[in-house]
Order: sequence, then C-alpha cells, then structure tokens
Amino acid sequence: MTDSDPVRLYRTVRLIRRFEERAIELVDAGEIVGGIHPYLGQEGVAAGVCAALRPGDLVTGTHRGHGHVLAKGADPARMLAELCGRVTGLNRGRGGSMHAADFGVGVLGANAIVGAAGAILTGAVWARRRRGDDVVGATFFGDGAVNEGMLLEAFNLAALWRVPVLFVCENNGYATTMPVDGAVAGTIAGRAAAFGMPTVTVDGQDPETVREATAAAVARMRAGGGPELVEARTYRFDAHHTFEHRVRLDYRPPEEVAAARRRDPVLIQGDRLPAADRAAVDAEVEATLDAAVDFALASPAPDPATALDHLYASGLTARTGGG
Ligand SMILES: Cc1ncc(C[n+]2csc(CCOP(=O)(O)OP(=O)(O)O)c2C)c(N)n1
Ligand SMILES: [Mg+2]
Repeated sequence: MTDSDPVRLYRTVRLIRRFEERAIELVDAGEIVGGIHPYLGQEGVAAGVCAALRPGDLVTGTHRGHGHVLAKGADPARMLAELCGRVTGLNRGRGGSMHAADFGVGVLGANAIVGAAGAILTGAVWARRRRGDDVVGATFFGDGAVNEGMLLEAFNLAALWRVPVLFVCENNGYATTMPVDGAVAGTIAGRAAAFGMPTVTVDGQDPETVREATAAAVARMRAGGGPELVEARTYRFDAHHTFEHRVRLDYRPPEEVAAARRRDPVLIQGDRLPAADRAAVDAEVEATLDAAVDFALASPAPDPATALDHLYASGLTARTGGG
C-alpha cells in the first residue's frame, strides 16, 4: 500500500473517529473523569487543515480539541493517557481533555476558553516570525467564538501586522444548544473580510476540500501574505458534551441529525481508497488504539504530593503554606 495523500488523510480521520469512540467508552467506564466534548463528525476539518501544514507549523484548538491534537501528529497513546489523567500523558495528566498540548509537534494546546486560542496563536506565530522562524499557524474555533471580543482582537492584530495565521472556523451550526442563526448577526466570513482578510467557505465534511483550501491559503501566507479565514461548514454527530448522553436535550431535529450523518467525512474519504487499502488502515488504527488504551490504563496517576509542581515555567515550586 502506498502512503499517498488520500491514504494519509483517511488514516487521520479514521484515527480521530475511533479515538473519540474509545474515549467515550473510557468516560462511561469512569476512567476519564468529567467527560469530553466529542469531535465526531468534524474529523475532516482537523485532518484537512493539518495535512496542509508542516511539522514545525503551529496549531491551537478548542474545548472540542482532540482531533486538532491528533491530526497535527501527537501520539494517541500519550493523548489518551492525558485524558485519563495519568503521569505518562502529554502533559503529565495535568491538562486533560481541554488543555492537551504537545509543543514537539507544534500543538500549543486545546483551550477551554471560547475565543482564546486565536489570540494565543497570533502571539505565538508573531513571536516566532520575529525570531526569524519560517512558520505559519492555524487556529481552530467554533461558530460560538465569532462574537467573542478576544477573537476579533486577534483578527485585528493579525491583519494589521500581517501575521500568517489561518483562522479556521468550524461552523457546526450550534454553540452548545444555540443555533448559529440565533446568535450571529451578519456572516462569519464577513467578520474576517472586515479586517481585510481573504476568506473562503468550504464543505468541512470533505477532508480533501479542506486540505486544498488550506494549502492554497498557506501558500499565500508563506509567500508573505497575511492572515486568512476558512469557514468549514460541518456538523457534530454526537452531543455537545458527554454529559448530554445522560440528559437528552431537545435542540436538534432528529431528521437534521440523520441527514447530516449521511455526509460522514470518514466514509467520504474512505470511499476514495481501494477496499484493501482501507481495510489495512482500519486494522492499523485499531491496533494503535488497542495499544493506546492498554498504555493509558496501565499508567499510574500522579502522586498527590506533586500536585503543586509544574505551576511555574521558571520551575519555582509553589509552597503549601507555613512560611
Ligand atoms: C469565554 C467562554 N464562554 C463560555 C464558555 C462555555 N462554553 C463552552 S463550549 C461553548 C459553546 C461553544 O460553541 P462553538 O464555539 O460553536 O464550539 P462547538 O462546541 O460547537 O464546537 C460555550 C458557550 C466558555 N468555555 N468560554
Ligand atoms: Mg459550534
């Protein structure tokens, strides 16, 4: 089997899909405390965007961030251990689902604060470019972030200083239970256009389409262009948060969910592969995740005595009182 772009893209969407399904099992088993925001249905966005980036390029993500971290190349076993709060996790089990980071592959972190990741990435890319590094960045955010002042401030500075940041809006139609039409005046692309950014709206369910749009934008940014926005129209197949599995909320018509599920990025990309190649990738992904689950569950939890370690980048140790 050749490791062509279509195969690689399929492997990424399939890995994210199965990672999320395994993670939900671990939530149900009580191994992942507090639950997760599943990325199911949106895999094509992270996979397509990250396929057009270089290993050294930078990424920030969201509360629904597992796909971004995996697509950029983080080790699924250490990611799963992070979700389970184990010492072998990407961040020693202290970041968890919403703050997983892997600087080694350019992932500056998922982020629980809606709208914050764009500002962090803009600052990080600006700083690296000032140092002379030839990097670009991509930051993911939902439709719920487009009314956050912090994101709009990031649009402004990135455009003003021509920082090569790709702003990727994952428009899945809802912010928790709020439909986008009930929350967003004007248009999402119009916000970026107002700052002079080129924008494009794409089918986020098709990983190849997302990759092509990203590759074009990244090429312009590497050639000296400023920030751009990609609005990827997508849909989350599952709950806003796994908590919703226990408290069914009635905010999406079942026919809408069923229709959206028929445009599945894993199937769309999988159909582009010969059956044997697809089966081989599926088996490989399954073996990777079996090993990841074993690794995570066999890893110890952090020693409570170390709870205050790693609070400061300087290495300063927090004191527990008593002078
Ligand atoms: C600043 C801020 N406000 C509110 C929240 C609570 N919150 C968490 S997720 C979410 C909805 C986000 O919707 P969207 O940006 O569309 O992302 P999606 O969940 O659809 O992926 C909200 C309001 C938060 N985490 N941060
Ligand atoms: Mg949303």
